Amino acid sequence: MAGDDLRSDNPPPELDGTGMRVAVVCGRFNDVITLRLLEGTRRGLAEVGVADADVTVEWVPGSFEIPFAARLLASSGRFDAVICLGAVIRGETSHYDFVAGECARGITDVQLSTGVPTMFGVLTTENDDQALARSEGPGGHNVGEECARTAVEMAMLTRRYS
Ligand code: INI
Repeated sequence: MAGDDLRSDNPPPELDGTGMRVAVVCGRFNDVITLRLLEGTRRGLAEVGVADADVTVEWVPGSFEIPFAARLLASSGRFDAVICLGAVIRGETSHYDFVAGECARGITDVQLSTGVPTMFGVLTTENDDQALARSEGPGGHNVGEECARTAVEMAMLTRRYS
């Protein structure tokens, strides 16, 4: 993957998601892709000890609606982290930049205003092939799986200072 050669040996901490409650907000738009991201997320969470019963999934129409739902979930006080999954693919809309940009801005706003780690698992790609390549099955590249690990790492950090 691009950038790998710029990474030093600085491994993440041992991740332990035991007892953590995680909310996932998933966009239905381009759901062939977002379902793959959701599978990756579930797989990643299970790998670091988050129980399936502690994972809540809420669907929204598209990526533009993700920040609104993420804010509801994050401010409920019921979750240690929120993972946002969407797929914005250029070429299918002239408002790609608005949907992608506002989604990213909104998610940042959610995590900073609520103090609940909120992951940006929204693919912003030029085409379908790039989106498929970032939402692969076990052993492949899947941004949802990466978000699962990052969510638990950030929730552990949050716990240390709460
Ligand atoms: N939503 C997406 O998640 N991905 C897209 O690629 C997309 N395109 O192409 O338009 C998209 N649009 C819908 C948008 O998220 C809202 O649901 C809609 O604008 C209503 O607010």
